[in-house]
Amino acid sequence: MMVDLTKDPKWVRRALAYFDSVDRAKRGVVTLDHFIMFADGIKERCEASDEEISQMKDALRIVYTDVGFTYAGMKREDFPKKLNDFASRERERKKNNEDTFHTKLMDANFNIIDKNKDCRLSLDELKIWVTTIGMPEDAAQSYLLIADTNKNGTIELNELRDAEFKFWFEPIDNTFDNLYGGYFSGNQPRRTPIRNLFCCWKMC
Ligand SMILES: [Ca+2]
Repeated sequence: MMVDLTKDPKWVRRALAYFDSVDRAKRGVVTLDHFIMFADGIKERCEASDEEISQMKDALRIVYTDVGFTYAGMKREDFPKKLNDFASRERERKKNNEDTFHTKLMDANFNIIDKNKDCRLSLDELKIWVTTIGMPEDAAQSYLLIADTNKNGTIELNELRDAEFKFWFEPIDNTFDNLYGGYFSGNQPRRTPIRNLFCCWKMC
């Protein structure tokens, strides 16, 4: 059966909350550049190498181009349907045991967050990450609590991939609501908007 995530108002609120966090200028339009330049913004704060940033940019370009973003931009009202369509394609790729586009992006993310290169994300590494993207430090604890499914106290690559995939691309599972400390849950009323998510972006 074809899943249409846009039939769930909570999922739509979640998608729009994400769009709004990127659209800092509140213009109702986000361009492909917004996403790609994000990689430049985090380079210094995450002490990422040029190669890591290059991989991140490639992954961002692939994912958000497939979602439907262009250099001219996408309108806010179009985003939920576009994200839903992308989610359908991703679930299909996953079902066929193909690499999802999202996997490439998660791998790039993981490499950058995993500063000491031990192939797992500690609470301290997660704290650096969440504050880099403008969230309060306690969002890291929430993330770890939910994404650490084997309960070993760290997040491995498969756990990051799974949590993010479920959160954005599958019908809502309420047990994941607090993944980002409640931000992006889609519940009403929304928590105070993230003040400076993607604050390092030079555009906007
Ligand atoms: Ca784990």
